[in-house]
Amino acid sequence: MPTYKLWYFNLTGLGEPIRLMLSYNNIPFEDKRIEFADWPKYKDQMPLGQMPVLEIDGKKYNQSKAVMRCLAKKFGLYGSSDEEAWEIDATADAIDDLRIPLSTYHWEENPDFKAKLKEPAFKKKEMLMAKFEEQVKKNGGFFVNKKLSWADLLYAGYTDYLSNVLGHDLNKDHPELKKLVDKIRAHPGVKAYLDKRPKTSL
Ligand SMILES: N[C@@H](CCC(=O)N[C@@H](CS)C(=O)NCC(=O)O)C(=O)O
Repeated sequence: MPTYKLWYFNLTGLGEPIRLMLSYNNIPFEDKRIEFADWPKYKDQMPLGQMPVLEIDGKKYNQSKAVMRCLAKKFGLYGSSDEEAWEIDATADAIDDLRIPLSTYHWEENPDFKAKLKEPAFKKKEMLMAKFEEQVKKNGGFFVNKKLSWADLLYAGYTDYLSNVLGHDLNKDHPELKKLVDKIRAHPGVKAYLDKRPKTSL
């Protein structure tokens, strides 16, 4: 069995979907969490000077969604046709369309600019959450074709980060999405990881 080591900060963020993917598939991995103060020592060791980076048998793989796709192919979570893979990819891109404006708003330090970012980010959130709720309802509790794919794990991973950014459960008004995330969290491999992961503010 290959050895897996995930390099990321001590956050959920972009690393959490990969942690969930490995845990769901019962793959043991070293959960290497770098403190911000130590990051300058490691930055040059990463392919593009960023994390997450998944090391498989000593080889470093970067770009979080490319890593998710690579693992999804190994573990059969990337659909069973080109069309299904497209739908999973399109869903993952839409999930990023939700995350990126909220995250950009959260991290903006200039108060004037932050105020300008708020309305479009929240408007987009309302629109996308309603669409996602409908999509999951139509697909029997999953995003695509009534079965688990990497898009579901991506969403569940981002739920933690976005709930922290918003200050409340991202899915509180969306029962289908909440059920999906709860189902993933209840999976024995995922639950074992969640029970032991460090508590973080993001
Ligand atoms: N497109 C990349 C983005 C990676 C990224 O922005 N990583 C941030 C943390 S979330 C980072 O490493 N920041 C530290 C730095 O750029 O020095 C991915 O999805 O992996």
